[in-house]
Amino acid sequence: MVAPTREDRFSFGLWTVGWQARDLFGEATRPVLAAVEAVHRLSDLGAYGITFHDDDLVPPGSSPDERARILREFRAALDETGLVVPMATTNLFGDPVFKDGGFTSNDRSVRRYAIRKVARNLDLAAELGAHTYVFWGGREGSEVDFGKDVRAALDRYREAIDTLAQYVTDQGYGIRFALEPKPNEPRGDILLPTIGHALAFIHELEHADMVGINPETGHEQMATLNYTHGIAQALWAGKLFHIDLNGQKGPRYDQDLVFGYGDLLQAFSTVDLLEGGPPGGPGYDGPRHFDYKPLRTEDMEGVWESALANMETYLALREKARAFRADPEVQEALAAAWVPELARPTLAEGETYADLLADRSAYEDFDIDRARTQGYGFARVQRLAVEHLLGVR
Ligand code: GLO
Ligand code: NI
Ligand code: NI
Ligand code: NI
Repeated sequence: MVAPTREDRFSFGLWTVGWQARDLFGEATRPVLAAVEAVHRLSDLGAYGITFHDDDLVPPGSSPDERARILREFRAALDETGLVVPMATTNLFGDPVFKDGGFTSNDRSVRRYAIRKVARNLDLAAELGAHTYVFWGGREGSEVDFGKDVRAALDRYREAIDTLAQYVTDQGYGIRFALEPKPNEPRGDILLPTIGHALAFIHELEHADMVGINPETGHEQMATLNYTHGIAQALWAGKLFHIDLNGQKGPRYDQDLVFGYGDLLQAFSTVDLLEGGPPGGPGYDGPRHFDYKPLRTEDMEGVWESALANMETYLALREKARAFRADPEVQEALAAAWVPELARPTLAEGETYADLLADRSAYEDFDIDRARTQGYGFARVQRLAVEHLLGVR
């Protein structure tokens, strides 16, 4: 097994390895993990980055002195290990004050407080050199349709993002925003439930250019959507600013399994796409960030085991993807399935719709029976993909 290195650009949320496994039905099963310890362990395992919510790093209620000490020690650990902070985010879901949301709470004073809480942590994110700031609006939503004016909520969501984008621009922070869609949990229905909703929302923003998305594998799969397709559309739109990789077994609660421990075949196509995929398209060069939860059954040894597993699975799939793309038989199968042919524009260069309408071969003389009866060869492509994944080729 190849070991992860800094060049692979793997990063982890402090809240992932630091999760104490408190869930809806049971108490914590693991001790508190100090941020400094997380930095050292992740660095030893070969990660290059660590990310955090404001409250993961500085527990709410800390005095200014405590805050300063925590930050000093965190920074020292970063300096010592060379680990970086590529992204930071805000906890706008844990405190009961956010029970009806942060930016879209029906209570205006809560909305103002939420924006202030983000601004404060943006200062810290910039100080620590983060280039991406994630917004996951887990409490922005409702259970009662008549209790939330969704159009007004989207106005307020836009207002908050626009205001904070202006703040970042004025401060010269060099930070871009990434919105993280999720269909539900903890709210019954969350605003911006999927990649598509988030992309459409960004279109309406004043600072649309500096806002992209942070799609999470499991979140799209909870909505029964294809993650690889979703991030492909985000790439196509130039909006894949960050990613949350993990595993999920179908549309159930948000499982946050290790990357690949759900739909492994889809994880294979995800890695293939992130690593270049079909040649020619816009690629992804951001961090490979894991947002997962170590199983509740595990002690700290199991935590580090699973952290490593995320990276190893990714690297193994990257190897498989490279071998798949380099295999002459695969190339032949892809060509036979006309996969590269789709990159060719439907109209010839300089051709107008008038030319197309006059082209008898396109309609009147089109051999429609041939097109109706031909096979596309995708069965062979899939067979080869699975054989590569299983390592039997
Ligand atoms: C929860 C989300 C959450 C976000 C995090 C970053 O389901 O995945 O973990 O990724 O708050 O903003
Ligand atoms: Ni999640
Ligand atoms: Ni998740
Ligand atoms: Ni996430």
